[in-house]
Amino acid sequence: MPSLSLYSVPLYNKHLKYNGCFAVYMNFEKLAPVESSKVLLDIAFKKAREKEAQKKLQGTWIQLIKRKESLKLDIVKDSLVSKLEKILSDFPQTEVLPAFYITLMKLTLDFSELKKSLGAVNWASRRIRLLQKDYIGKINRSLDQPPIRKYSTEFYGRVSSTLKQIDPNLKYLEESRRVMRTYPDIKDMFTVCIYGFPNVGKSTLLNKLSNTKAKTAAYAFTTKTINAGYLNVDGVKLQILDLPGTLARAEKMNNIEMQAELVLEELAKVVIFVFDVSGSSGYPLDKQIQLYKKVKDKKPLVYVSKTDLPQGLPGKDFPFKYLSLEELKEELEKLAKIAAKEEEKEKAKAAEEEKEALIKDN
Ligand SMILES: Nc1nc2c(ncn2[C@@H]2O[C@H](COP(=O)(O)OP(=O)(O)OP(=O)(O)O)[C@@H](O)[C@H]2O)c(=O)[nH]1
Ligand SMILES: [Mg+2]
Repeated sequence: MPSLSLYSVPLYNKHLKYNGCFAVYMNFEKLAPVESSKVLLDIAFKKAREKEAQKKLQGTWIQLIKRKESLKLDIVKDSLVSKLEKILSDFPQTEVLPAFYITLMKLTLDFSELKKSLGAVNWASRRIRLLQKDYIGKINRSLDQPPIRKYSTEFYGRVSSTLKQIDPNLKYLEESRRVMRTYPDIKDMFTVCIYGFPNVGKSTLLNKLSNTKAKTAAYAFTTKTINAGYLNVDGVKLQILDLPGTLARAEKMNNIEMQAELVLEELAKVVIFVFDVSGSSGYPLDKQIQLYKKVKDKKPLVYVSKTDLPQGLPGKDFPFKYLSLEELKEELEKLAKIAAKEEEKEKAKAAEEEKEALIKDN
């Protein structure tokens, strides 16, 4: 079986630099659902009613009324502000997100609408705090029951209208969350992408290369998200991403296909192109070669799956050098080690430069 020489080391110049926040902000799956303004208000008012019933207050009748109303205002404010602030802290801060995720957001969401919506939530949270302070002051300065009741009602009305005003923003955040939940959980490490037509055996290969159990099935488009597997070779970590089968139809790519394309473009240090020449995938070889040409600049490592099937071995006219599973593993290990060494060198160089700059400054 032909083997690849190091002349074709497919290491790309594009070294994406991520800051230390990478791991922290990637888990989009854990984003909690964003409730509508109606649900948020219902929860807040229900809490206020319940607490009011529980709490025993003391004092003169006017003090009692003031304390009761103030308590309700506090509870409504606390409930709403904590929910709104949870949204703000849960959603990734775009300023610190790695560039890859920003691009992904821009591709799959209305990015400025997302930022605007987060801004609106922040505005509502601050406004509710201010309203609460303002109305507590008004209640405390009141000398009679009717104005106290009036102020409470006014507070609830203004809080409700504040929340209703941001309802479209809350809806948009929930819509964004549903999209963001499908984002791949990608780690900042040497990344290998498995690419090819649907049903050719990409997920099966991922499972063979790493200890993952990605779903495989005898039909196309089994993989609907980006599967990841990890390998640890003598302390060098490798991330292998199994991209959903693509038909490379740029004009009608769905959300997941777009993500796969972006991962391939931005993150793949090595691409493994899987060919199935057995015919069992349903895609003829010439179509598969066309797709290969799309990524040929990335100098993919070629793997032929299903060679155990009667028609599975490539004939003499197969135009590529291809690797067996063992050779593929060896090649990946070799490339990952080279990349790790390069990274070490870069780090040492950066540290040296920093040291020199410090000496110069002094
Ligand atoms: N005999 C044989 N069958 C294989 C081999 N590799 C994959 N298959 C079968 O081919 C079918 C498709 O395999 P998958 O790994 O799901 O293919 P995929 O490329 O991930 O498919 P999508 O996720 O739909 O793009 C499954 O039924 C596998 O069991 C192989 O080396 N030999
Ligand atoms: Mg698959």
